[in-house]
Parts: sequence; structure tokens; C-alpha cells
Amino acid sequence: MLRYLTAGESHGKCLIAVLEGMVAGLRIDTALINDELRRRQAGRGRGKRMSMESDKANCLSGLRNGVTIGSPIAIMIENRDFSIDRLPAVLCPRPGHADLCGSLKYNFNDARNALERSSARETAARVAVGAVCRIFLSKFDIRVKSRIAMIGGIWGGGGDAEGKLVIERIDTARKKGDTLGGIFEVVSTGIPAGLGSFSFADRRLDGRIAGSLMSIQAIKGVELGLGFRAAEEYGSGVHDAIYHDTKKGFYRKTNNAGGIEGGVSNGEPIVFRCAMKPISTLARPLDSVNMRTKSPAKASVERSDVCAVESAAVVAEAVLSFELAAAMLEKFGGDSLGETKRNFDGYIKQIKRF
Ligand code: EPS
Repeated sequence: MLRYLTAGESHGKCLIAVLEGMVAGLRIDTALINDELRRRQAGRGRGKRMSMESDKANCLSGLRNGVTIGSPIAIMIENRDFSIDRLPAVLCPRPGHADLCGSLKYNFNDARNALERSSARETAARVAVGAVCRIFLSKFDIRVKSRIAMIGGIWGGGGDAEGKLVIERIDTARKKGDTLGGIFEVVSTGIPAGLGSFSFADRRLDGRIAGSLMSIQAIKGVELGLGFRAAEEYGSGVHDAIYHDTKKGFYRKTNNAGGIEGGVSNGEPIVFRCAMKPISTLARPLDSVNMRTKSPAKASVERSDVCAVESAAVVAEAVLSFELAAAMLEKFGGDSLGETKRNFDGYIKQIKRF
């Protein structure tokens, strides 16, 4: 079983990720992890923190001479802003953030104790985990990428014109002390048919991926393939007709299912869309209440981003990479890369002969 844990506060000493269950014999180029960390830090609308940090992966365990040995892989990312013990108390919870519910839950009279961990800074650790999983998937020619569909109401393919409009919209939001969200797509190609389960609710691939994507900070909606629009159409306009070709095997001309049918991958690209709400920290804050005095007050203002949709898409790639690697290992097993590959190749031959 592949699993991971992350630890670390936003302004603590560091972030830590521990990935357990990865096969032995996989060469991990730390530069590839750092490339993903850099991608996560970039994007239009990011705040000052990103110019302070330069996230780098420090692999503390699980590797020998850069190659996995089957033991837990611990990765540390140091925080340059290690100011947690000096930062002021946060008394007026920000609507949309975990400040109030986190404080009620843990009986905190300072929401900082909640926000330090609920912050999206944690996603750097998830990106490091996803980068290792991406390296594993690449050995099977499985790729994961993302595409921005919309930012702040501006739809488009990311061309120069839309790019300019998006920058303007983000600048306007910044000037107004406001924030913006958006929608992105995360796609995986090369996944064979047969990952996941139609029998067990907790092993359905769509449920697992959707749950993980929804767990990314600020994600409020997740859809697979045609998603919510499928509910408006006739079945004949939704389901992807099946064809067969001696070279290609079974294939579809459409992919409204988003590559998963009955909780199982069907061999087509896996396509999820995620909706991200605007960041909860507003420079021009909404009404709130002082948690200690209970008197009305404006919400606390913390340094934050205006828009982090492009970063969230990179996090979603990481999360999808983890879920796909976990599903691959569940189906093909193996303690070494060679063993997993042998099992995978045998199964691919079986599908081709079907
Ligand atoms: C983030 C680090 C944070 C925020 C942002 C994401 O750094 P700081 O709070 O020190 O400015 O920029 O966090 C949030 C959007 C949030 O709601 O907490 C990061 O590394 O991605």
C-alpha cells in the first residue's frame, strides 16, 4: 500500500513528507522534485511569501545513491520564513478559512494555531510526494499534466489575450484588496484500463481521486469528464460509444466519462476539473467577530496571495500522481520496480490478446 503523511506549519522550521510503500529500484532525481516545487511557487497572483521562499527538497531517507530502497522516503523542505513563535495572535477569524472552526475544534483563543497548518503552504510537501510518484509513473509511460480553464471569470486556453485579461483582473482584485479563484483541468494519459474497483466503494478510482482533489486547500468543486453537464443531457449524448481496432484495441471517439467507468479506468485519458474559491484572506476584510471579546470586528489580515489557481493546478497534478501510483501498485503489486514492471507488462499483453 502506498501512503503518505505530511507535517509542518506554514511558518515553522520546515515541511516534511513521508512516503511509504514506493518500490525499490527507482532513481529519484531531486532536480525533478525541485522543478515541481518551483512550478508550485509560480503563477499569476502569488503573494510576497513566494519571493521569500525557494523551496528545495532534501531527501532524508529511503534512498541510497539516489535510488529507492523500499524504506519510507522522508523529504524535508525548509521554510525561510521560520517566524511562528514571533507572529502575533489572530483574533478575528477570516470567513472562508479554518480560523473559526479550527479554533472551536481545538479550543484555541488564537486562530494562528489553526491557520499555521490549514495554510496551503502544506501543499509544498504534497507536491514533493507527487513528484516521486510522477517519476514512478513515467516508467510506465503514464503522464500527468494540467490546464487552466478559467481565472476570475475569464475563460480561455491560456493565450496571450486571455493572459492579459487575467493579469488585469488579478491586478484589479489586488488594488481592491480582494481575491480571485478559478477552474483548472488535470489530465493523465497512458493509464491502462482496469485500475480501481467497481466492487468496493473505498477503492473506486473516481472516488479516491475526487476525494484527494477536494482535499486541496480552497477546492470547492470537482468533476470527472462531462461532470455536472452530464446531468442535463440524454444518455445517448453522454456515454462514450465503444469501438475496436486490431491495432488500438478498444477505444472511444469521445471521453465524456473522463476515463473512468464504474470506478475503474477504461484506458482513455483521466480528466478531472476542479473549482477553486477565491483565497480567504482579504486585504479589505469582511465582517467578523473578535474571538476573545465577542465584539464585531473586521477579519484579521495576513500576508497572502490574490490568486493561486495556477499553483493549485500543480498541486492537483501531484495529488493525481499519488492516487494513480497507489492504484498502479494496488493492481500490479511488487516490491521492486522490475517486479512491478513485469506484472504490468504481463497484464498489458493480456489486454492486447483479449
Ligand atoms: C503559501 C504560503 C502562505 C500563503 C498561502 C500559500 O504564506 P504566508 O501566509 O506566509 O504569506 O502565501 O497560503 C494561503 C493562501 C492560505 O490561505 O493560508 C504557499 O506556500 O503556497
